[in-house]
Amino acid sequence: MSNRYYLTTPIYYVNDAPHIGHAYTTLACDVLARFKRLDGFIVKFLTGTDEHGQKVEKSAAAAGIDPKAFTDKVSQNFRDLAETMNFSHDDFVRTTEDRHKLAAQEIWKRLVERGEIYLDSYSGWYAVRDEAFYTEGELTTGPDGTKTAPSGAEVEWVEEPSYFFRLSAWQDRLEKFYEDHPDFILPKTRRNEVLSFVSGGLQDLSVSRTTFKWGVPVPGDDAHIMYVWLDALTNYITGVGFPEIETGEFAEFWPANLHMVGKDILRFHAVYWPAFLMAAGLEPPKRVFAHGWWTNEGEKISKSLGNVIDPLELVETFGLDQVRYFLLREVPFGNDGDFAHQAMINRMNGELANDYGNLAQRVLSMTAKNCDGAVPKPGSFTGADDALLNAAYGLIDTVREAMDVQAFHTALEAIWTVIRAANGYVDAQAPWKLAKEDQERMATVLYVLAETIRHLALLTQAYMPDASARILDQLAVPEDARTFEFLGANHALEPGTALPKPEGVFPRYQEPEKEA
Ligand code: ME8
Repeated sequence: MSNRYYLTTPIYYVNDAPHIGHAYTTLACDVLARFKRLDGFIVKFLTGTDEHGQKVEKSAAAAGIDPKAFTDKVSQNFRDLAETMNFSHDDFVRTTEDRHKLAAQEIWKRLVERGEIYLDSYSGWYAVRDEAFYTEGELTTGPDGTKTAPSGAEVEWVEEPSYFFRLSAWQDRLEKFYEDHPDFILPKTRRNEVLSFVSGGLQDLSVSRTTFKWGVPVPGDDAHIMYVWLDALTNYITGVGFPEIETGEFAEFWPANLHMVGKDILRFHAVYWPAFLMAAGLEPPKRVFAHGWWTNEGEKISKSLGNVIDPLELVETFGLDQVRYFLLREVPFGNDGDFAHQAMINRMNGELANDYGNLAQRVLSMTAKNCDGAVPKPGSFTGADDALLNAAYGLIDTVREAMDVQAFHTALEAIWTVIRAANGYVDAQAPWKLAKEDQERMATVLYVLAETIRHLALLTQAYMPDASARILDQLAVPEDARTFEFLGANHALEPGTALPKPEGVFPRYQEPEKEA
């Protein structure tokens, strides 16, 4: 099995400031990328910004600046977000970069050489907000006669010369591909939606525009620019050095293991993209995961409602690792989710401060006080000791299995089962009583707990890198002993190792003082 793992986020439109939805998708990828690195994989994690098309051109015009200056400015906001959220991407693609224009024009040429593109003219509906073409049958007509796409976006009538991609010819091959790769689209419910869309019949797709200029020129026909989705999807191979495919990163990392997307853009990734790739003689990716949609206190998040959640504000209010934890714990990954202030506080105080934080804090401070500030020396283990240790040692299998199907919440639930078991063990063993009655047994109990916490902190690193590192620091686990190779009894804590002074890692949420 290859130990390479290539995963990508959507590249975000630079029409607007980043919000919680963008942070969510990249966070999920970041956690997976970190997890895979800890698990011994060589990871390539790509994100970026989608800078061409009518929507961005219009936003630039509305801001009164030229599109290039506009995209430079807004794209920077996404890089700043990545910094704030502690994202660990290896590369950031902008579709206005030369390397990307080269890749986009090259895939176009391959499609032309293979007879997959022809010139005709398009007349039909287009939604600038979605950058998507719609058929009459997909639209809803309002009382005032305005037509809207299923996404709610307004559509406009477009008539222009256009190149077309022979998508209709790919229906059978796509269906065969889905059948041969049952896990290509996850979750399963989303897969069924795609299958029924494709079996309903595919039409050739308009892949160039002539009525505006902000895009990649079609090779050999400057009157056209490439359709922004063909341009944008190609970023996933730009990131691995396409058109160089025989050597280098493309040979090493393609096909991608995972394209993570929101459910709104599944069709582009699960239908158009594999068709483009197969038609260009390239392999399709291994998986597209379409996650669900966040609302804010039950309401759709939108600029016009004024309820956009700014990730920077969340991090300032609750703390970075708290927000990272909440987003992936609150909602079974794949489902829609609601951001509620109180739910965030409940998890921050309950699961982080009380369950995990308290466990680490009381064990480490009892050890500091009663074991000369060093890893205690255990005596022989009882059944209860073995039960807890084995639960900690066995955790990686459950967590790995969950991560392999992007079940972030299931992985966290499994980790919390052991946290709760450890807290139960503290209560049952009462090491504070043993301190007075049986020092040797107390040392064993604190050792079992410290070793359990080492495992918990190794496994929470991908989700909460800073907090987990602080716990591992307090257990004096060397920085080069924090990968999953070091899980298990063979790498157990060395009795007698000096421990630094303990400190709390997960504060409780404090309501801000009301201004008088
Ligand atoms: O679609 N809840 O970019 P985009 C959850 N440029 N996720 C959300 C969300 C919400 N409320 N709002 C946004 C594009 N997202 C194209 C992609 S890829 C080749 C081109 C996330 O800026 C989610 O991942 O509109 C969604 O798919 C993505 O942002 C859309 O970002």
